[in-house]
Amino acid sequence: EEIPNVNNQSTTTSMPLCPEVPANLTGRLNVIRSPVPTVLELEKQFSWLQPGGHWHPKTCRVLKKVAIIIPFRRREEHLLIFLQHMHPLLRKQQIDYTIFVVEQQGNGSFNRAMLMNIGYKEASNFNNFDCFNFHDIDLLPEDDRNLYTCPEQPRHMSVAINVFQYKLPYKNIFGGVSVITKAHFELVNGFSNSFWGWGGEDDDMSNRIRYHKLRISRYPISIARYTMLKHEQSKPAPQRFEVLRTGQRRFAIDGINNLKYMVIETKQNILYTWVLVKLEVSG
Ligand code: BGN
Repeated sequence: EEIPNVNNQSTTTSMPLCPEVPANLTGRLNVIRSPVPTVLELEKQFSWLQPGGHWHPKTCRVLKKVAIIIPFRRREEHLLIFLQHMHPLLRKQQIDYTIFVVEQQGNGSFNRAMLMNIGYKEASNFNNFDCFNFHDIDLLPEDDRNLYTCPEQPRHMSVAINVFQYKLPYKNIFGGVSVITKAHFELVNGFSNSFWGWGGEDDDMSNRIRYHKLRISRYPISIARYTMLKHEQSKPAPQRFEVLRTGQRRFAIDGINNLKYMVIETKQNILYTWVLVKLEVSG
């Protein structure tokens, strides 16, 4: 029997697919917390970046594009340390990625979940991303086998954090760092917009995931390791218990389908795409 010739395509499409797990991964990474680099140093160091904090493999094809979404306000030093750590790692993992920093304007109560929903919307306006990674700015992965791609089920990535003695705090936790496909994020209606101040929004997402018959996947504790950068602890919001308790009745009406915000400014920096937003209470 004759073997069909599958190599008769143009040079670009006949480029091989990138392996699902790149061959050059080595395990533990060196986590550099100081000195804090400057923007110029990083721009020089990462001259291979494309505008907006983007890179993709040039010698093999990747089928899925990943948006890295970082909720942000007044953590300039952490951002520089984070970028210094993440760009080389994502490149080593051969990921087609773009980093989005979504900054909340003003001194109002922080709404991490809303910033992540906005990151999802705005990133989707830029490009057709397949996979969304939501990343706290103060968490640095310690192992390069912790892949920043979307598995079939939503993945909680920051399983073992140094300040929690490298143990999972509780079974259903979904905070810190996570990845989810576009299809699943749409299915669960994104995050709730109702969690103003610290805490609970990730637990609500965890509930959404289970409610929609998905399950949280995790890498082993030996791989999903993170270092947390030091900062002042925010006071947990007292109303978070009640918002979380009543969450389920709002799953279908509180999320990416009732999101209200104003984009003040966007900029394609070399190191990341910056989106400055004003949040509005969703109705
Ligand atoms: C939990 C928070 C999470 C946070 C983790 C880890 C709440 C809701 C009331 C139980 N949940 O307690 O949001 O990610 O701690 O810090 O506060």
